[in-house]
Amino acid sequence: MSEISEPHPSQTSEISEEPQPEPAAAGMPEALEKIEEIDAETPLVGIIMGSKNDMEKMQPAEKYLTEQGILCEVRVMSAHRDPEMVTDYCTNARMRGMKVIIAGAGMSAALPGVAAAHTDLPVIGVPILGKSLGGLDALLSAVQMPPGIPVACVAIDGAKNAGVLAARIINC
Ligand code: RP5
Repeated sequence: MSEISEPHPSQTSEISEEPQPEPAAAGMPEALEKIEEIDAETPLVGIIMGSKNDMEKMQPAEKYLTEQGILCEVRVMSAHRDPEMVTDYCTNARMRGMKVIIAGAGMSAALPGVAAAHTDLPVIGVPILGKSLGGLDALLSAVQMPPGIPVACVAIDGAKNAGVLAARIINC
């Protein structure tokens, strides 16, 4: 005796005659508008520094980029005092749409190297003249990176050149 099995619930839905929009596609125009809004405000260069006391030395980078119409953002975060903040910032930089990170620090100046360890974006290091050793401490810390984790290092207190280099990278 053969039994007629009941249709599975998934087979009983009625076929609509009207074509229904795909749920994902229905919200697309709004989503695209939002992405365009975000893109317009995305900084292309992140300028980070180890201390608010580095701000004056780093300002020429921001000034140059702003004059070139390149949006940048400036943040203070120390590789030693705020290591998690540096990790998060640099890890997310590419996803946020950034193209270059400029990192300035004095003394042991770990910030450029730590930034480079957490992103594959180009990192430009700016060694900042401290109170001793004529800035050689920061220069060597920034420039002496191990193979595979590069920092493009400019001169001691050379923030303007960091801005110029970042603009050239973005425009090439
Ligand atoms: C570095 O130590 C900073 O980049 C700064 O140049 C130097 C001294 O920092 P402050 O004690 O002035 O905050 O990490």
